[in-house]
Amino acid sequence: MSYADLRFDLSVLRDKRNELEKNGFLLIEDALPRDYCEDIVSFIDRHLDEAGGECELGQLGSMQRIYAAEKYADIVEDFKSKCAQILSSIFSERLAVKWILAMRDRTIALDDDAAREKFVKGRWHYDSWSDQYKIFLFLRDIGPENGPFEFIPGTNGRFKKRLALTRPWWLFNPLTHFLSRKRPYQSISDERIQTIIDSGLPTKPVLAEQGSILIVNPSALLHRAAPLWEGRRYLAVAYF
Ligand SMILES: O=C(O)CCC(=O)C(=O)O
Ligand SMILES: [Fe+2]
Repeated sequence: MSYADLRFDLSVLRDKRNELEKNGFLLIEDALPRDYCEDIVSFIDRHLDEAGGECELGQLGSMQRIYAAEKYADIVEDFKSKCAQILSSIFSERLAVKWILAMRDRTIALDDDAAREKFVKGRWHYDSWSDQYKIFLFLRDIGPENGPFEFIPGTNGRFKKRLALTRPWWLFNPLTHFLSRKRPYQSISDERIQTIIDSGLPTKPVLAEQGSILIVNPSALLHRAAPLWEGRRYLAVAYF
């Protein structure tokens, strides 16, 4: 079976390496055709609704995540190999994709203020301390209400190092450091994030059309999945 090609020339990416490393992200619009995305959406719905397939729940059950989705659908395997080509082209070395996460987010009923607060808060984080790229494929159009991927430009590089010096307790806890893999930087409170925003670093929700891809280093940039208020969100994410 052959699938649609990427709609851009991989060679142009080589010139984008500096931009990606400096900003921590690169958005490529219209990277894959709509049909290609719809095929993956169909797989996700089939897997979750009909086949009773495995998934992991997140954010109070609003997120359904299918890890290593390439095991279940050839088109996801195709996307996995495209992602390896994309990142390898940018960095001019062979980089392998670990797995593809295919996911579907839906609205959930929020009965009271406590439930609402639990749903909305506590989402901001850095993924890990060292660089770790991901590639997001937006399988449907994403607007402000669809739980967009949201990040704070400028929270990478020198900002992150300065934060480690001035507010190390936001990022590390010496008491648990060697006992647990969980780090404070993997969940930074909304109140702390607000002080960063107020210091002049606004957040950027990634609103994108179906078929766009986002190459991003979520270990370098503070980010979250914004709460989903309407409709659904479908995503495929390559982990390196
Ligand atoms: O689902 C999202 O938009 C963000 C998830 C996330 O935090 C990540 O992939 O690192
Ligand atoms: Fe993350």
